[in-house]
Amino acid sequence: MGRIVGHLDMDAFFASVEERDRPYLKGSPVIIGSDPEEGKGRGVVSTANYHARKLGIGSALPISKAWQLCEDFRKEGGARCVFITAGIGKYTHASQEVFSIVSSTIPVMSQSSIDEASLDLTFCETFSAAEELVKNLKEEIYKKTNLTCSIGIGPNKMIAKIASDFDKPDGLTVIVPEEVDSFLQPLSIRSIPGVGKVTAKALKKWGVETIADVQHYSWQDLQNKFGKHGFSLWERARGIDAHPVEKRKAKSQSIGKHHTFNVDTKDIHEVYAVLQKHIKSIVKEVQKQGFSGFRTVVLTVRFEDFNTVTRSLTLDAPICSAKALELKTTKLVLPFFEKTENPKNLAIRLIGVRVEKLT
Ligand code: TTP
Ligand code: MG
Repeated sequence: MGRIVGHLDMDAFFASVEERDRPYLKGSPVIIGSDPEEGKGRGVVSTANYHARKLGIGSALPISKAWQLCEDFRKEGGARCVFITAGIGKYTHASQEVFSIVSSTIPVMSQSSIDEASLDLTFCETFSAAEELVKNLKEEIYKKTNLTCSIGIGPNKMIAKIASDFDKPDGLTVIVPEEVDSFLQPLSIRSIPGVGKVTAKALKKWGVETIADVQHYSWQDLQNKFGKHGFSLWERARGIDAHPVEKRKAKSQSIGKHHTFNVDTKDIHEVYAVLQKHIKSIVKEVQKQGFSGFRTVVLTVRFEDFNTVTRSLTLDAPICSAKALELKTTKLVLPFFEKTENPKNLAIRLIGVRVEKLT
């Protein structure tokens, strides 16, 4: 039996997390990146939501250019853009939440960035069973995190990745083996992972723009032109990719746990009981992974309205005991039961603790 591989990629990830947590952003073009400094900023865009993408704004665009495009849009009567400085802690938490849901459904997955992962779905046995499984997975992710993702399914990692990008946002594209060729042929060669600007420019000189165009060349032609990448280009243009989905366990940058309450709560004792359980298992995991301590403690709170807040503290010297972590966590959580961090006295939907700067 052949393989069945999935690829999951969150939609406009950093921007979607911000939009979820700040409902007033709804409908506005949102740009996450460095400070635009009224057009003088020197950094780049991390990502943009789909409203902003319509204005030509996307990852890696200079932030000053994004500012200019927004100004032009506003002068034509369009909505004002919102620029937000990336808050990576928040996105790391969202990512951990998503992929812990994924890994509880799919035994073998390999996360390749903060917002994407390959999924080994061969155990589903048929493409239609795999489709049903990921449909439910998408729903579960949305229900628990209020975030959408796009998933592709195909006979290998490359096809799955290209398929995940095919119908964004909130897409699900299934390419069975018989459809691989007709799916690939009309696509731009830039859709092939690894074909960047340089290769695309060189191929354009031959009049090659689509995958169908590149299929006309023999592997010898491509190898003469591109060296050893030529052969892999020949293979990829035919949808051949033998890379397995490998369960990779990189050394952790952070260790954390979170919990969604069955019913939103304002009960400090209930929250505290969950935190104590988390603290114990985090300290155990820290030791199990061979670390001697950590210096940063991060607390995440999601309120009933889905607004999600993270608060952290970093110590000069590492700590390692459950008691010490409990003290620090208490310091972070108490303000959420007071006006300081919870002026509207909202109930809590989710609570999470994470430790970082592991030593
Ligand atoms: P992507 O998955 O490439 O983009 P995206 O999730 O924002 O949008 P899409 O719906 O097209 O998948 O990257 C994931 C996150 O990584 C993105 O939200 C921000 C961050 N990122 C950067 O900070 N800089 C970059 O150049 C890119 C490409 C991504
Ligand atoms: Mg993404």
